Amino acid sequence: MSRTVLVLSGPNLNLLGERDPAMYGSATLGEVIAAAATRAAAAGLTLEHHQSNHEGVLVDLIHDARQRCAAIIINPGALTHYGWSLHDALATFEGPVVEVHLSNPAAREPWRHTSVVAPVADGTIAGFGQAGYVLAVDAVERLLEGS
Ligand code: CA2
Repeated sequence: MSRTVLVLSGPNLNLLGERDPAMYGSATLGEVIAAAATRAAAAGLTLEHHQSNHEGVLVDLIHDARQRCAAIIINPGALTHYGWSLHDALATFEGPVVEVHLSNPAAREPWRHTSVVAPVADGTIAGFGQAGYVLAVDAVERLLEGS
């Protein structure tokens, strides 16, 4: 059975660490993923990370993960709130899906309060900054143990 976990980062997350540290922290995306990868390795999991600013690229990556990856961790960025093609693609993935956000969208503008990904995720971790990615790995580990 695969022990590879696909981690997807949506639009603008490549800017982490460069702007808006009050909202998203000062770590770069590479640093966030490296910390999660360290936790994953301790659990015998390998992280495969991709970031894209394009919805269709993320859809293709989800398709490619089918029958290949054990789980998906996704921060869809602003696509969280309107990216229905991500919803549909994730619905075809057979393994656990964990949605993660650095900030807590529920405590922000009303348009961020809806996630179109949440209905096809096993769970959502939001508002814990960089630590949320490590928590997401822990969640995946538990979900895989139970499957
Ligand atoms: O809190 C999160 O992780 C979000 O997914 C981040 C998205 C936002 O649209 C969601 O509502 C919540 C925005 C990602 C943009 O990241 C930036 C990082 C640094 C500077 C500017 C944007």
